[in-house]
Amino acid sequence: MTDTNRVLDRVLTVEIARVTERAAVAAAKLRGRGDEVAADQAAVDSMRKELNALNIQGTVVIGEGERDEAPMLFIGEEVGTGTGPVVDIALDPLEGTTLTAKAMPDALAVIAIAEGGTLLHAPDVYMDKIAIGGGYEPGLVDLDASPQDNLKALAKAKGVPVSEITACILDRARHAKLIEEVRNSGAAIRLITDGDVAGVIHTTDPNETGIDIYLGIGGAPEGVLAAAALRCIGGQMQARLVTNNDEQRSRAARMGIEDFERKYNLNELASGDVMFAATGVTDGSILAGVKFDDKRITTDTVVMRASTGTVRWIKAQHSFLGKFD
Ligand code: VTB
Repeated sequence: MTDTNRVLDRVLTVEIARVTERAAVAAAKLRGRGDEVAADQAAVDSMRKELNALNIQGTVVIGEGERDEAPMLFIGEEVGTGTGPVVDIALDPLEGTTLTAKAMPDALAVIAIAEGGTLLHAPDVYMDKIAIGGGYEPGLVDLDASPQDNLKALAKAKGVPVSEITACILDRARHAKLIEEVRNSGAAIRLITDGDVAGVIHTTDPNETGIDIYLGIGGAPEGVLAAAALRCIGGQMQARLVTNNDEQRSRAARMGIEDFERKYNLNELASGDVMFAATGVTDGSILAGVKFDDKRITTDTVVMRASTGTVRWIKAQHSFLGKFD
């Protein structure tokens, strides 16, 4: 790691909260309206506006997609005022577009700001992931071990029977075998319809969330964002890209990936100093959703930084409703 205080200014740890707050408020106005695209667009527009007010020389490395498919916050887009530290940005202005459109739990506005060159430039393909919270011996679970072995090892380390372990898994047909294996091992499963950034982060506070381990295949960009959070808050994670055809492999190759089978550990997904922020859009297990009343808007945000391990929970009351339009 370089001299991190020179690269990531600590003022950014407060400034970064505004970026996700603003995106979350914009998306929250469209909660439950059945329109994923409009909610996502609102979050993107607002996040971009606030990001461009930050004193950074930022490059989006994980964004809304490649330039030809994303008009804004595309991979390679330069953001910030153009003065200040040179940083890489990973973002998902609305992680959980469907959750928002249906007003379901755990939709988040998410961003990570990192020292240049330290985040895996994940292509928009799938990624197989395993994650647990902090406090366990390194290598306790492994992406290549069976679910049974991982659950048994985790239960033993936690000092509980496997039946008291809960795994979080995306509810997808591709996970039928995984779900069966986890159930056969005796563990419980929290199935989620979307939102595996939150799913991974939930493992860091099992007492609050009821989730001990995240397993299964979700988006690769979401994997890097989740890894950035775990680097800050503590936890273990391993991941491997899942590329199913030549189009996906060439997508990965364009992002500089040479070994499509490589297993990444947490530090290879996000290696340097990184700040992570998430604001709740809908109510969730760790963050409340945006609340509106006639005088103010209330947001719930977590901001973390890897090099210091500081985790800030920021409940903000925004008095001027017009400010977010
Ligand atoms: C997950 C989840 C996202 O995509 O990464 C998932 O975290 C993976 O893709 O919220 P599929 O939906 O194709 O399974 C989302 O659900 C949407 O980006």
